[in-house]
Amino acid sequence: MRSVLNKKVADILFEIADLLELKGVQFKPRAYRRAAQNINNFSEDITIFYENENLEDIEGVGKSIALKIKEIIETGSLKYLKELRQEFPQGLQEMMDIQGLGPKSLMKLYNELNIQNIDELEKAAKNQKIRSIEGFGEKSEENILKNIEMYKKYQERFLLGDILPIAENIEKKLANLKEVKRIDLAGSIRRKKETIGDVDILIISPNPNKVMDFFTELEEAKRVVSKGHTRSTIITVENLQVDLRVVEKESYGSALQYFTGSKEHNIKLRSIALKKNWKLSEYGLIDKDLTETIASENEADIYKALGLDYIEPELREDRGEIEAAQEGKLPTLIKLDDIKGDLHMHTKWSEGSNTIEEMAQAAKEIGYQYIAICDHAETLQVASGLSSKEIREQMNEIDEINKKVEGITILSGIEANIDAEGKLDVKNEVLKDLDIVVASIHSGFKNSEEIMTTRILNAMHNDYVNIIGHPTGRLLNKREPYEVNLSKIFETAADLGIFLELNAFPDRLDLSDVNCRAAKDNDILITINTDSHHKDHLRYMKYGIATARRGWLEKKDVANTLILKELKKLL
Ligand code: DGT
Ligand code: CA
Ligand code: CA
Ligand code: ZN
Repeated sequence: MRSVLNKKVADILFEIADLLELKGVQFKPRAYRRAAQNINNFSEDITIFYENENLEDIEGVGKSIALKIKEIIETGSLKYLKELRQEFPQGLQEMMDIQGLGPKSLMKLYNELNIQNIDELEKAAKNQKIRSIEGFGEKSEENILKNIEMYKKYQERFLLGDILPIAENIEKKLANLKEVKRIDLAGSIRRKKETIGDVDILIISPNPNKVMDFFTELEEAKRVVSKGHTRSTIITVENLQVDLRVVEKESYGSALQYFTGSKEHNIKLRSIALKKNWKLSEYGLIDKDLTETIASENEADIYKALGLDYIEPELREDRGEIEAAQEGKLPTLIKLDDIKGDLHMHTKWSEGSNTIEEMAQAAKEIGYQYIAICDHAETLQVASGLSSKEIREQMNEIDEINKKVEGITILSGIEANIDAEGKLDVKNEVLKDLDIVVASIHSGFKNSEEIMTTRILNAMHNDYVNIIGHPTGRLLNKREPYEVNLSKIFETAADLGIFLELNAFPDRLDLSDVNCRAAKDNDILITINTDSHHKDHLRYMKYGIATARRGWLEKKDVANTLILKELKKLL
């Protein structure tokens, strides 16, 4: 099991990388980042590993980094980091998270205008002070302001993938108390929204005070905002707010309904109640004249009483789900165990952390029938992409492993890069021998909508392309999607029978829920793939499923719910 210390060690190494970059140090930042990444991906508790094994056995950890990890484990902090921090004002590091500002530009702004934090940067850009510096111009001021705005927006919400494990862990601890009779996550986290503002938890308890004591004393709690008999709020070490409410058994269903939201869904639901001369609140569905309770203990009863089929939490956004529930036309949403395989993952051949065989074993343990290995190809040098010769070698290795490993089939694939014109970085004579071809964009995100769309359409017209990977290129809380005409992409995908990916990696979830639904309406098949760079990432499938469900997808809308024989017919 991983521990909080794994994350702490990784965070410190990431920070060192940032600071060294600010200093203008070459190569070292990359080494620190690689080690940090591997520790983030490390599936064991680093403290226990340190006690029993050699830290240098962790990939990317050499002698000097091992010593630093040792110091963090033994003392809880690192002197080297403290010294590095003192070389720069604190705000400078924060500024590194603003898009488009590299360490060199930051140091220039610091040295020439003494800009030490985001506020000062914003002021300088507004007052047109930056354009006078060499290498900057009017356009840079505009971009800086735009990117500061984005940065502020990104600070407000957390990724579901970062928060769900934390919330579920707190939920589990509370559920173990004998004083807790029932517990549920509510709010956006129950709806599995891609980003989360705060976590809402509901419980039934005959002894709330005991529960509140336990909750506010959790090791996860950095700060207690409020503590009461029926409601308490803590802030976790990640700066995440968690609200805990105690609710009466008699009204638990209506409270769960109310606090699950969304607000828009609830408003529409209340208006339906009003038309029946009923009142819906967190305390129950009540007849206004008779003051008689119609439903309150069970959430499902509330929907039933209102004349609606039960609406899964992921659908509760007032995007037509209430009307569909009235007409008995809700989709039967896809489930995690409908998935038969994963069609996009990386291995040590390019930038992944595990071998093909390790990925296959891990996928087999999950219960998959097949996986596709889709490493990067030649032009992605940063990701150690494969040459044609290496692709052939990898195909041979996959043949060998398929003979050796039973119970799962490994498909040979590639994640080809789409270039500025829409050409791929793998020759057709190689593509034709692969089982599966994912094509995706990894650069040139700033092009116009027309160019981006043409690039993707051209790639789709390559006879060997099966899937367009992460079709909009967004990185949640980091990068907006590129401009692209999705209607045209959908049209062509439907024409040519090309699948669009729902990339399940927690900071992508690309296509988004709304776009998945639009794709479905255009009769396009989606493939939900993890894009794993480590065997543990295969578990990210659940975030893809969450987004798929929010996008109204059913089993039949997703290609990798098919058994291998059926899938191969489509490829
Ligand atoms: P978040 O936390 O921003 O990711 O989103 P939610 O949906 O979890 O929102 P939150 O935490 O403010 O409130 C939890 C639920 O409580 C929300 O989904 C619906 C309900 N709720 C909160 N405030 C209101 C309100 O003013 N009107 C109605 N109808 N419902 C509300
Ligand atoms: Ca919330
Ligand atoms: Ca809340
Ligand atoms: Zn990939």
